[in-house]
Amino acid sequence: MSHIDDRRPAKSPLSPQDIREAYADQPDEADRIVFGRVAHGDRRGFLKGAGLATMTAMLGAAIPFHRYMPSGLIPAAYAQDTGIDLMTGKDGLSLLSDRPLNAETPAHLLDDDVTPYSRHFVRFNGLVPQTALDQNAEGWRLTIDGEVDTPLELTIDDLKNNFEPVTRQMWLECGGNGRAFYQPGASGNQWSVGAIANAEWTGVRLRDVLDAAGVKPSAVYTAHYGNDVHLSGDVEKVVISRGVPIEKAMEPENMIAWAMNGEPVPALHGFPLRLLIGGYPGSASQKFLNRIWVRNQVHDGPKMTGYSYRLPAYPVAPGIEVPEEDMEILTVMPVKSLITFPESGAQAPVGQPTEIRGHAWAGAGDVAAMHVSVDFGQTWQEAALDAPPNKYAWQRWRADITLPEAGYYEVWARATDGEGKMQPPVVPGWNPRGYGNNMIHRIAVFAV
Ligand SMILES: Nc1nc2c(c(=O)[nH]1)N[C@H]1C(S)=C(S)[C@@H](COP(=O)(O)O)O[C@H]1N2
Ligand SMILES: [Mo]
Repeated sequence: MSHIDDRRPAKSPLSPQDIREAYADQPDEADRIVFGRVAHGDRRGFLKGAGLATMTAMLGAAIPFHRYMPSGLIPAAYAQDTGIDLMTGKDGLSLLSDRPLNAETPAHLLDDDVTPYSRHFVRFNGLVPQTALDQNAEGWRLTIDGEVDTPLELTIDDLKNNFEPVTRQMWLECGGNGRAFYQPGASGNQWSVGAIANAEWTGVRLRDVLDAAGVKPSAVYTAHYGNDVHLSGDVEKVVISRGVPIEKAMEPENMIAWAMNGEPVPALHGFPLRLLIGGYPGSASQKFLNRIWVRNQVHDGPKMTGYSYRLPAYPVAPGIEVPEEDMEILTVMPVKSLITFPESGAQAPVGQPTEIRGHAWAGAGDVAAMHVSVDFGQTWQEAALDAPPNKYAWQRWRADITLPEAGYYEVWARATDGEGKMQPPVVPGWNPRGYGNNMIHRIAVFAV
């Protein structure tokens, strides 16, 4: 028996070492190189030629059924092999990728005021650290250093005993939530609407800890670090390290948390310590937090620079190439809302009031009004909007709609912030990596 394809003198542009890193940094591009197709297109490719040579070298073995190996499939030998196990306890989430692990929640499963563990989206740039998988916090230290008077090395007990504990709800939204709707498409996880959650966190104020270290006047930015592992397996490599302006860091709402919904922070959400920065993209909220480096310049860690979590400084035409120096750091998230009840496709009785509800949030913490439309945006009806339980928690809204005759309707929901900015009815400002899509959410409702 001979494997004809295996004997082809194919040369892959990626070495086996490179390939895992390539998948980590630019999954679509890596997929194109290895499989000759994009991962999320409908014309999926299969392993052959140069890609096959690379994959074979990487695995150290021939792949007899390589003809059937579809694009986008990272060999299980290299997956953390926990993609399935790790999702134990998660309920109804859609898996976007298993290495790194990324999963979002359908809108109708986000109806709870406080999102339970089972429905909290999951976003990883690297691998879940072993300490988190083992729930082992022994010897864990949080270092505060850099532009501070007294660098600190804090144990979890130090945090618990020496600072005032606080419990707050905080929404967490991935900066790329809604990316799937951009045209032309942007590389990265194809989040639709469900990379958002609102859990209750217990810990201490970030500000109190920074005050204890004594922030110097020279402080400009924070830099956050965790102990998750780079997809390449290289322990020297930092997966992601982002930060926020020092003024933002000093806001009293930000937290260093050891508990989520009354339980130790779960492995997937940052055990044993997790930073929470209110109103900023989720990437600012470092999981597995073990160091905050106070810097005298804007932080330039992995995923802070280039096109990562950045938007063009000015509106650009879709698909255009934006010079790197014209990209600005994404900070305050735009106003947004979700319809969490009913589920899209539901039926409602003709001529009778039917409750529609959901949540609204804004990066500045100031949702001012909520409206719904059942006539494709011709007219809008104001919805009741609850005050948030605390700043940077999402807010419940409710409206009774009445559908005049039998047929197909869409319910559109639109939040307005304190500056009068509203969610747009179409995808807002295209940008190279597809961040900040706060387009209105809509669902289908059949009146019967
Ligand atoms: N250590 C670490 N922290 C991290 C990340 C990561 O990959 N590693 N991803 C960030 C991003 S991009 C988001 S959107 C949130 C997701 O948090 P969750 O997985 O708890 O929902 O975590 C942030 N903190
Ligand atoms: Mo994110």
